[in-house]
Amino acid sequence: MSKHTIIPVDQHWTFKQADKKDAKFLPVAQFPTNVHLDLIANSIIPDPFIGKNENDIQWIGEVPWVYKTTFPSPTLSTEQRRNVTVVLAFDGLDTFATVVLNGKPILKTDNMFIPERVDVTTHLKKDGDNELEITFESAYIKGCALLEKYPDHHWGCWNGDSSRLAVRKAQYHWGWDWGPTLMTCGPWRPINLEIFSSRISDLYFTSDVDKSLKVAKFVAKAEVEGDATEVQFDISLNGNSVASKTVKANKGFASHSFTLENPDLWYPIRYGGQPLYSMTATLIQDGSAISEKSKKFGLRRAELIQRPMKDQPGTTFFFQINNIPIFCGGSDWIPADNFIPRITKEKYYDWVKLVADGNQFMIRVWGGGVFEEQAFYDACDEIGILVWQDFMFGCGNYPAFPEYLKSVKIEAEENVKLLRHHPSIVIWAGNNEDYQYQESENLTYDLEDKNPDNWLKTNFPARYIYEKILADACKELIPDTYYHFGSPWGGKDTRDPTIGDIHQWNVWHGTQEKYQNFDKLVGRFVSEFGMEAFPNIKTIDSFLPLGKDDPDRFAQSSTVDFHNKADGHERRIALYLVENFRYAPDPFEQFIYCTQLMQAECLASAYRLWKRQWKGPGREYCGGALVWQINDCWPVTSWAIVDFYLRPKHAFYTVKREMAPISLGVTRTEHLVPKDKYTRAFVEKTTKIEIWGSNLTLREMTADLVVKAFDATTGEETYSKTVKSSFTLPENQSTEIADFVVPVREKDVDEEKKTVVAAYLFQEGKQIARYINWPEPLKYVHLQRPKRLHVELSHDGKVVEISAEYPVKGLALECDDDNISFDDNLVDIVPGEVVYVGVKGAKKSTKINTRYLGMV
Ligand code: BMA
Repeated sequence: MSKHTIIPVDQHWTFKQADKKDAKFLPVAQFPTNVHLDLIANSIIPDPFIGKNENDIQWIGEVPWVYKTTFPSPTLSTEQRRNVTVVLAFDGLDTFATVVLNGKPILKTDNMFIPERVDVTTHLKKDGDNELEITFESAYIKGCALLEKYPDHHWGCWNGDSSRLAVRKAQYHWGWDWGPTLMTCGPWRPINLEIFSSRISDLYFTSDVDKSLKVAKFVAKAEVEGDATEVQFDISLNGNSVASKTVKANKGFASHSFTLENPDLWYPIRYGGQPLYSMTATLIQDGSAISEKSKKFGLRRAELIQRPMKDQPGTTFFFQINNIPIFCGGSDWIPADNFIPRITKEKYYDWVKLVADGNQFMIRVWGGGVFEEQAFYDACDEIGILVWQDFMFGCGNYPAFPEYLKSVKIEAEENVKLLRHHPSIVIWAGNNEDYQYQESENLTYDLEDKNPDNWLKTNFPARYIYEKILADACKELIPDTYYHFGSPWGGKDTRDPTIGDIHQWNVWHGTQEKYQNFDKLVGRFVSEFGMEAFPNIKTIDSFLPLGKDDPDRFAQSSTVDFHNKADGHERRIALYLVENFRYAPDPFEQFIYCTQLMQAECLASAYRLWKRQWKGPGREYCGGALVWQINDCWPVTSWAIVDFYLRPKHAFYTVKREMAPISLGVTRTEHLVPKDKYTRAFVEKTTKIEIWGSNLTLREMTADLVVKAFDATTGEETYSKTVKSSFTLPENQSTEIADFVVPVREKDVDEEKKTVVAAYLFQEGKQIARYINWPEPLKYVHLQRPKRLHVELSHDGKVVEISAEYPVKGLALECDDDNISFDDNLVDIVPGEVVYVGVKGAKKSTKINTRYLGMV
């Protein structure tokens, strides 16, 4: 009998290029690690994120690399030597690795997502050091060879190149439309030496919170390796014991069903707390604890509601947690770095915290990246952010040769097992846009054919992966969690707005619609939509080789262009700018601002117009919107609303305002009524506004609506009225409040085109929401430069006070100091109103700069 011991093998690692005779082993940068990090640390390559260095270091991905270390054998008594097993556990090797221990090959891998365990009991030296060597072959070259080996497969993809489809490695390593091509390799996750006679090899559970929310059935399960059989389950909450039970394992499996009365339920942020219970399984032999595993879990009832609605076709698609329907505003997540081993736990927490601070409820872990680190999901559990988890396939026609399917099955099972205890994960999806790729290439997909074996014979064989292998794995391992074949999926095809989720890319990609028309582009759940914007100037300075003094420090420079990987990005950014704003590429800072204003307006209108369709019980026409994308993996111009250095773009704040507990929406439309059938000249024109309120709280409220109007060119207030009093905004839905013509002093002189409409919600005299509606496109408005723009930081440095004598569009607060953050930004100002913005980290002396549309 021996206590289960885990010893990290993380010391003395060295590496070198494997096919270079005279290469010397050099120290690694950290552990776990990858080859780029190690080459950077040894000054062999420059920082790949700077300038165009990416181009010069492509060779790294086409040569083999070797990693080596030594570690001592565990000291064991003769008795122990007879009883124990010693295992080398590799949590992740990227990707084609051959592992040699003391000169003997012990493992070959081809999937970076699969953790491996090798029994090395007989391979270890009795005394002294063991030598562990891992050689990584080029995943790119290996992928190319697989393409040639299976020439009959209809290879093809968007982003990267087809060799990625054959290799089970993070797909974005091949380059994406927001990321560089950096083919990493190396031991990217920890390696441990484990010594045990018996151990708890897995600990998991199923839970069922009753509809009444009063009781939860909780089945704890443990798998045991070795011959010990006594397993003690302990459940605790905040250090207090909740339940405990000791059971006997049978054939390596122990389980006990607990009934937890009045469970403390886990909620998404803003809907309740995030209590996390601890569950520990202790393996006992001869009265001693020899192995232990603990996991935190949350009890919640999570459902995806897909049912018919009143007055609209199709079915809903919304999440309901503990019986509360949630309008899921959130975003899509890509890996937060090209070099994942250097992402700290703190950074994951900072990201998730930022998502929560942005009033968002959900993150979708997109299928072209990785099954994220535990720290990421821990942060989501603790902070209360729901997770939509994709399996790791994206934008292509994946193969299905037998070894591949075998690997995918293990990968799916292992990763579901690693993540299934997280209460934040409420849905798994088979892939990202692979069904869209199938549609675009006209690959065979017969919905009526339910025989999986037939799918393998088609030119879209990966259907077998999404609808059989992954579906089976989920059914077996996480029967309580909804599994969706892909994102998007549902209805007659992936663009069907009435069933399932959609990716709405007809703004930016596709037909390049105006973002003002987002209302027509709604779906039951929009799991992707987006618009690009330049990142903060400080972020651009970080990648320009000469920083602020770089001759390429301008909007259209070749280095700045290089840091945008999207097809046609110059034209598309220009298109949306030119349609909406008076703008110029210089000064650069103002140009960056304009792109961010454009993105902010675009994304906020999607949120606003789609949330309007969250109309309460039986009318949940749209159940959520996830913006593509929250983050970046390097400093780049992309769709991200927060850049690589966690600097929010202005869209972060406009989205945050839209997802506030209470918000107001206003639209303006022109209506033309000809006097008779033939006239073109005698046409009556009215400009109507519609106003609605979105109450995402769980309490009905009574409010008053005040509307004001201003002349944008003179600043004069032309209208002010309480248009509706003491009306009800029912809980958890959007409600239409009023519609009327834009108030003007004189009719038929196009006064509407310079009239800014401000709508305010008041509750017991207190302003609880505001929204400023502008004539569009904004480029036609004669915006004024205020002479009395008052922007003042309070004495305690906690609030900025803003006012002006003219309407000001998109007033941005800027500060050189990154430690200072604003609670809100890019606010619209109207005369006679003081807007207060909360600040963190500032002193009275802090210098705050401003910028607005039309300033230069
Ligand atoms: C969607 C995503 C990504 C891509 C983005 C922008 O299709 O799934 O593949 O980066 O659009 O083009």
